[in-house]
Amino acid sequence: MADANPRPEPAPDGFTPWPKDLEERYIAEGYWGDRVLGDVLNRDVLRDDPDRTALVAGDERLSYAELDRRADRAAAGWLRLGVRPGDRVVVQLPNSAGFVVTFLALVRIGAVPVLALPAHRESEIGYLCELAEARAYVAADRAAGGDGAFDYRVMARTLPVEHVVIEGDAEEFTALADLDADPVEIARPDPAGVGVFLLSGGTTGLPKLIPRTHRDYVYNLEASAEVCGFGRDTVYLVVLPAAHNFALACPGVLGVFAAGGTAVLAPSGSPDEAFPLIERERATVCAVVPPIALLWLDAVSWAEEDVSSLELLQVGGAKFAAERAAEVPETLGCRVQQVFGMAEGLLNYTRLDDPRDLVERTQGRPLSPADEVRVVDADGADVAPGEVGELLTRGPYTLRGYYRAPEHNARSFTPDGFYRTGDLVRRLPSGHLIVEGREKDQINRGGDKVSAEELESHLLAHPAVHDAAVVGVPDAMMGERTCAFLVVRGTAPALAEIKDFLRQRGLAAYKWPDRIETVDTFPRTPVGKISKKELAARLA
Ligand code: OOB
Repeated sequence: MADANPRPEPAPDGFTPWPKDLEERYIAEGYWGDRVLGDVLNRDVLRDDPDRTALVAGDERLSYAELDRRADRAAAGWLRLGVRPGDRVVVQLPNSAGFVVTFLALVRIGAVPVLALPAHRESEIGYLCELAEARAYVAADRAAGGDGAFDYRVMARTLPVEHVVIEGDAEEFTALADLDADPVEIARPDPAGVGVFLLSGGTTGLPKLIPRTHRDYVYNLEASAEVCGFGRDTVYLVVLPAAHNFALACPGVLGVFAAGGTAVLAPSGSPDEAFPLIERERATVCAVVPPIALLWLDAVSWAEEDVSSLELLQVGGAKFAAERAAEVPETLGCRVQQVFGMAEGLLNYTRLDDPRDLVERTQGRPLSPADEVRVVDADGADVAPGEVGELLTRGPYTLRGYYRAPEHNARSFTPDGFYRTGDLVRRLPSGHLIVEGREKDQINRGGDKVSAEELESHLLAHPAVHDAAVVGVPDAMMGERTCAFLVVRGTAPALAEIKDFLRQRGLAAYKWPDRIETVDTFPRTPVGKISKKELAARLA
């Protein structure tokens, strides 16, 4: 393919723009407009039905007018604190009204939220604050996160940021509730500028930041809302972390606001918490990862709640087996939609009117007519139609480069700007993709992504570990779990000791290995690399 779009130089702020010709095309063809993320609350609803419920969170119910006002007041509060347009703010909040208000406030003033997950710990948060040169860090006072009760305030004391803002009991820090002031005139951010940073699942030693511009992310969420049929009657239950791209903008909380519907925040996807909310709020749509879908398929048989309001269950983040997808309509009484997406951009959805066979067997087709997709072999040549190859993509909402990562970018993008997804797919004549596997060195643990290299580098810091290789083990519930093969010095550490060691290093619990296996040496490939294929085969 001719190199019609040479890679533009990254801007001084580390953001790689789209080439001029594509920018002009995306504007001319209507993919990119002037809308910014702060405008996402449906304007018609704000004008003609302002009392309509936008957000339900715990005991709070916020109308469109109220949420709009709260966001403006919080925006004024952030400005008063000294946060300016372009400043980065690491946001680590649970599914709470505080998260939604904080997100809207920051994007309205043109400050850029860096969306961390509640499960992240010192290792991830410290790194993000440094990489993004964040002015501020926002978190809840404490939470459980798979590793026991955790106090974010203790971690915050060591972070290299000027302001720490805490939702709940703030102690010596700024209380989120105090970021509240009479609304002020705000300069509109540039729609072409970076609106939000998402986190990459990661295949390298450290997580990467994904810059999403206002206009590309607005397109992402509006086009998604359209494909998923969102409207004013949509009641969207949020069970995944709202800070994750899937629950935020695919179509997610932001997509439901754009459509004029209602978002209901749940603390988790556990049937005990989610089902009563579905019943009480008459929720119509929910986005889940496969392990939650499997739990729900089981739980409906004994649960007492009425979940008959559900119309659509979106399943994505990891592959959902065709056999399970086929059970959803009868068992849960709603349609199923497969979603194969990535924080980097490209989203594939099965369509609401797709034949049953495609909905069950495929992971959907690209959202946008402007998405360009190639399926290539190891030499980068297009495979024959229907053959398996690596998925490459570029388009109006797929990044052109990670933030401040020139070496990684040189490997992750082709010279003409296609993002190498590391996913192995097969494309059907209809354009639908079937995910067949993965080339990247990552474990997909029920939708949570674990970079093998990141975990290995932590394991190597353990005094008894001489060498480490991390691979996925197939698992009926999670799809995969994480196994660490270790070459040890002296006595092999027990799994509990390794977990404790990783906890002390401040690594998020979902990245801890589920299993360890000690070996004398690693099998090698002909070129001398550790053969993870062979290690994985030993587990099968
Ligand atoms: C979503 O985003 P990320 O950034 O956490 O992870 C992206 C990766 C993909 O490259 C692929 O390896 C895997 O997750 N993946 C799937 C999948 N959906 C994502 N693999 C197989 N089948 C699927 N349906 O996971 C994400 C972002 C937006 C919407 C939905 C998921």
